[in-house]
Amino acid sequence: MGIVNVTPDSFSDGGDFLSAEAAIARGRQLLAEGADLIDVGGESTRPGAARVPVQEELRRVLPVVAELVAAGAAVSIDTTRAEVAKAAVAAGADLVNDVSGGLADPAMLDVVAELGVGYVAMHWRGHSDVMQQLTHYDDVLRDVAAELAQRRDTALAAGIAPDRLVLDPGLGFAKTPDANWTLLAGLDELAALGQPLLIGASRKRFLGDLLDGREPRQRDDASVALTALCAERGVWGVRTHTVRPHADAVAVVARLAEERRGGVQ
Ligand code: PMM
Repeated sequence: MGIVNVTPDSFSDGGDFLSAEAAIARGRQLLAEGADLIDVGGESTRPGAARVPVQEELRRVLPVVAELVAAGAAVSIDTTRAEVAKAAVAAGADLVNDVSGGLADPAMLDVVAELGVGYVAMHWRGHSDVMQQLTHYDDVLRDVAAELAQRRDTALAAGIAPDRLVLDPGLGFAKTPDANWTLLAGLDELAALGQPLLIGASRKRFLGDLLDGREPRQRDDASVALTALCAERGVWGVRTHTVRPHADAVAVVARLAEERRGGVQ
């Protein structure tokens, strides 16, 4: 899943693709690099970010979704708002990527069920202005799995089809740096929730912390390493700022898996 942030303030690429033209060009590039999905978002979720008015979010994302769909992309809309999800699906999006897992907008789950599209429910505890105060867990892996299980059950009860529901532990969202590593080490436990998993680790700050404060764009190699490890664990998707190196890593893992299935003669 290649990221197109149509925002002035996303942490790693804020402002780079704010105009529709630049965002569309980026999406086309990621598609050419082998993205299976292009994730278009118009509201930054960086820690501390303020909310964007809904009209502004719609203005940012709709032309980009429509153009990328016309270019042949499968598009997901990164939004917590039912109104934006609905408009983006009308413009051709196939999947709603909701970082709040249905908690930010009470209409979201019903709207997605009604639209019949795919849904990513991410683990979330509060909007960007407060999430850094919500990082306490008794046992981060157990607690995130339990909270995700609740989101799964609520989404299914709203009528979202089980084969269209993806779960995401929400790395960096109400998580300490160490919590992100605990969750990555516990992917099998999250997979036991019975739904496909999406992981968004690309360029995130916990990688910068690991790499002596490296800037977001200098975290791509570490991001690709995580993609390979996620692919080994059978995750459904990774949400990334570049695509080609990640697609290459997935191809390597897939080839090795094929070889293992064939066994050594
Ligand atoms: N991370 C960001 C935004 N949207 N969606 C999902 N499903 N999972 C994530 O981890 C996630 C997301 C923040 O990263 P960005 O500012 O680089 O887009």
